[in-house]
Amino acid sequence: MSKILITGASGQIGSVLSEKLKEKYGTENILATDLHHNPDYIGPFEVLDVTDFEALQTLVVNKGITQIYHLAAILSANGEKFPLNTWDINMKTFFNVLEVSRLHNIEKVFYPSSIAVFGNNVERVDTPQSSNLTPSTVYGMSKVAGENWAKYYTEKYGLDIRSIRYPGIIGYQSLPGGGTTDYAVDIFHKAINQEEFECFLGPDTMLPMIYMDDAIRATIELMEAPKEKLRIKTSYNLVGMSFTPETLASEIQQIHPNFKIRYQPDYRQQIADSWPMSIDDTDARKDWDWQPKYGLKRMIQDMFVNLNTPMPFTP
Ligand code: NAD
Ligand code: AKB
Repeated sequence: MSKILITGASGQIGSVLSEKLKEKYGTENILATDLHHNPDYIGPFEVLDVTDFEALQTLVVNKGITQIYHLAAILSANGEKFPLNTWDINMKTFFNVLEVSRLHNIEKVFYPSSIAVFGNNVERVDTPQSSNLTPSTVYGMSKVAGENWAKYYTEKYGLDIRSIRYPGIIGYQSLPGGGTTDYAVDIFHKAINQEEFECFLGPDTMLPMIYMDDAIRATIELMEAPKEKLRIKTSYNLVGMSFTPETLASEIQQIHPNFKIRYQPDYRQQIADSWPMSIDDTDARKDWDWQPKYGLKRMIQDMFVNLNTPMPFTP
């Protein structure tokens, strides 16, 4: 029986992934952890700062952990405010996960990478898996380094580490935690509250995104795929959809005709401009049969249905 520890479990992805993993493996077999206690969480939860090696090791040993999903990190936009701190946290937490996994024979580790690994020297349309990685943010630099360390531990110690370069994730279940793609979640909350939305990216900024349901399904499908089929030892490119703030806003206006957006690009514009506009995920499709289910229109409908807003048309 798998016993799974999740780091950063209270975050945008962790709070949704932990529910899915509880359904799949049973609540008692999932140990959610984060920096602070989460009073809303149902099931085993421990406060854990993953920069603390001893604390992580103690939990892994005492709870008989067999798999780790390592989600704890500082994201792109927040990361630029304190670059050295971001590097320290993102790298130290992953080193601790790698070392504890090596020492205690953890069967599988999940490591989330990001489209932030790409810099503006690559083809920005259908960015290939094998592009050169010269990121512009400290967050992206930490993800590139993390990918390479994952490959190193796989090759040197035989650790089974699986990884996805997530696009920006959009979901109704949780709020994002300081990234450049956050606008694409925030915009829905403004629309249902009938407030004007000030977008920190310009109207034409095309970025790769994915719906939360697809992102969680991709994660679990990758973790369950036969190991021998997985040729990419760093991290898989993954496609959901791509759109600009202007396109998203005009789709939202089909449902909320009074919705208003204005554009006030800030420092996050430069980050977004260094990222791909769309991604080529041929390897994920080949190796573990990845197929997204949500495009832009279906994602928007599902967001509004779940955010409890009346739908003025039949989906
Ligand atoms: P988030 O910011 O919402 O959550 C991260 C969680 O990590 C937070 O709850 C925070 O308290 C916790 N954390 C931070 N430092 C910690 C530490 N030292 N010890 C323990 N916990 C700590 O992030 P998210 O959006 O849920 O992202 C999860 C992972 O997925 C991250 O590694 C992120 O880089 C990656 N990712 C996310 C997206 C996205 O769009 N959400 C896209 C690409 C990659
Ligand atoms: C961010 O914007 O930092 C994240 C990501 C794409 O990694 N959403």
